[in-house]
Amino acid sequence: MRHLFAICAVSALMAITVQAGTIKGKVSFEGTPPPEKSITEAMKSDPNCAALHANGPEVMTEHYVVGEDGGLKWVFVRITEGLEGQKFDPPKESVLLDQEGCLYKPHVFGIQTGQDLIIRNSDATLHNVHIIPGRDSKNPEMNKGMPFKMDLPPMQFEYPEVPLRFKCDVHRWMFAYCNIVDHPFFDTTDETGSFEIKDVPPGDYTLSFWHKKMQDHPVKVTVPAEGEVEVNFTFTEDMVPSRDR
Ligand SMILES: [Cu+2]
Repeated sequence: MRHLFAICAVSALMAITVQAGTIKGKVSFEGTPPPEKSITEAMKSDPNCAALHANGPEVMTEHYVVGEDGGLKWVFVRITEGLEGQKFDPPKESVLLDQEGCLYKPHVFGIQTGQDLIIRNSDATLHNVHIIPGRDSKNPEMNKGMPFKMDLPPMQFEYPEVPLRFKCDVHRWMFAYCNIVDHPFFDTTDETGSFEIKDVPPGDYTLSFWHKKMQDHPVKVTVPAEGEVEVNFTFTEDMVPSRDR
């Protein structure tokens, strides 16, 4: 009889399965992207920067980086609707923004509210990080000189903002776009235009595609309880602002 009770107790323990799906896809650019501009000439204003590229290829802007198969790099993809009322702890890993060769690396990135951002200067020259919040932003402005190779103490952002702009007050070609969201479901496209957002709770969402030059585009998506859903998006030539054509 005691044995029978034991069997019943074991079978009553239901396996708890955490259900989550993956959103993945590719962002493409259709048409002819505007040509990039050279930064090499501007870099001559600081001989320290010019010297860091003396033997390298010409330094170009990276506005419309389209790969051989049409993939568009530097698109920030994140969920914009469907997570209302949910709270997510920030990841323990920090995000690193480096200033290397007088360029921000990476110059487009995502971060969660409350997550640590470490701003590094890998150059032996002065950079001045200037954070410029948008007009309605609650994130504070920041302006800090980094005169030599160093890290700033980890900083966090309290409010979502896409994008929060960073610029260097010393080098007019240096811009970065810090994209702050209050959940962990985001990614930035790589050189093939690919992105992947894992561990998304099943449900209906809006996914938005942000590019620094073109308008943000929302797309509806349903995430299954398990497995993947593919979402592809194409920016076209007519979405390029007239000033860039
Ligand atoms: Cu700089």
